[in-house]
Amino acid sequence: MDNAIIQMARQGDRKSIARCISLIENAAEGHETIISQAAAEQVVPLIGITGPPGAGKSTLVDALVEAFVADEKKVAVVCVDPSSPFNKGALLGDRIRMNRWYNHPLVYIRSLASRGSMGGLHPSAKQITAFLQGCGFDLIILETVGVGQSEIEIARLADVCLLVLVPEAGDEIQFMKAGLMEVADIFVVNKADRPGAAFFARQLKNMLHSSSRSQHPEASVVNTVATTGKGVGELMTCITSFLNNKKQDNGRIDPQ
Ligand SMILES: Nc1nc2c(ncn2[C@@H]2O[C@H](COP(=O)(O)OP(=O)(O)OP(=O)(O)O)[C@@H](O)[C@H]2O)c(=O)[nH]1
Ligand SMILES: [Mg+2]
Repeated sequence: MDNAIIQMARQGDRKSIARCISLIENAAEGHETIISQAAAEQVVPLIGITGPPGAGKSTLVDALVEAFVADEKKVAVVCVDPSSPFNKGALLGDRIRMNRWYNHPLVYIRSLASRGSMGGLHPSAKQITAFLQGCGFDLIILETVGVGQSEIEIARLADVCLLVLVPEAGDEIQFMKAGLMEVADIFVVNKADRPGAAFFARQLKNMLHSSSRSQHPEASVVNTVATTGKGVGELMTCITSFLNNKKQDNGRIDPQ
């Protein structure tokens, strides 16, 4: 492994970052060196975003990136999802919005093939996000579709975990996967332009209040319309205050 590439990646050179990620993703020769040198000099928060297919995760990521960039933050996005707009790009009309970030100096986007990891988190997602934490970004966003065990794994990995749901999920909430209520730090009711959003948000709050969420008693519920940006400001405030509280509790954010 050429150490110069790692050094360039750590200084934010995109081609070198891409090269290093590919080596990690393929567990190719030299990937251990990259991982062993991955440690970030500063604490870089990892924001996990999960939820059922089509809930609006990528649209929300796009809106969050916009808000962070407006704040002059450097953001890296890792997307583990075979049906993501990062992969499909221009094939789907309304999924091309993320493309506007591809050449933006403050934004780096990378999609990972899901590799049939039995519905769990991508096998190298942890190593790749840890590597990116050492490449000069202010924060890392990891989007993964909520299937199998992936929500639980993303919650374990991320410093703050967002579960994106839609109002229609209200009908099924009592059948929600065991443990799902426990994994999220922030519940996002996206597509709040559709009927039933306020009712669903209330239902969620009641459930959270009555469940034994001893680990995250402070979880919040935010309504958003990712396509217009409505509620994204409030979501940003929730994310920031959750991370700040966590920093105070731990002395530092545990990057895992
Ligand atoms: N009405 C409405 N549509 C939305 C909203 N957010 C996203 N959408 C639409 O929902 C569809 C799916 O959005 P995505 O952002 O691709 O959803 P996703 O959760 O990333 O989907 P997968 O990655 O395939 O699981 C797109 O057509 C979006 O335009 C919203 O707040 N309101
Ligand atoms: Mg997506």
